[in-house]
Amino acid sequence: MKRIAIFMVVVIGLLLAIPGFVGAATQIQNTANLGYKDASNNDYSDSDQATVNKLSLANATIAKKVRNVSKGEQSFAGSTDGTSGDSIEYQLTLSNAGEDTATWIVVTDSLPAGITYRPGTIKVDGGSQTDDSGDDKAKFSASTITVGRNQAGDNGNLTQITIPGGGSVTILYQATIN
Ligand SMILES: [Ca+2]
Repeated sequence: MKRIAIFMVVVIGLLLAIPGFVGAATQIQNTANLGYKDASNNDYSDSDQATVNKLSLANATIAKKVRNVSKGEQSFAGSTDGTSGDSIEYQLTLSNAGEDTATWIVVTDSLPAGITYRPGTIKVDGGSQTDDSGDDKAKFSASTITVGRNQAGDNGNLTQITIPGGGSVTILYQATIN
């Protein structure tokens, strides 16, 4: 039986309306100094520092998993096995661990050679999306799934999606192993 390992080497972009990269943190360090003498009047010192990683106020991440629908897999994992003709489903989970709402989110996911998109299978938080642009939150064109739009609106006028602080958005779509 030919086994095909499915790797998650897919270009994924998750853009936020804030400067910097997704999940960016600024490292802030400060140092406390100690000075003292011993009984012979020798000088000594020591110091130590602590670090605060200040996260962006919107701090979003993306996690991608897959399951083999044809094999009846119920849960998603980082990889699965399958053979030609099997239906698989990808799951993209966007999470915002920050305080602010993450806005103008754009997710792109280009299918690699060996995997063919199953038309009409994109769902965003359980809501079915069409493959066309300009009618809802997602589209499929040029082997790429796109969800959301940026501030310039140059993604085929898709509907803007946001993630509130502490919230998440789940995207699903299905494909076939060639
Ligand atoms: Ca659509």
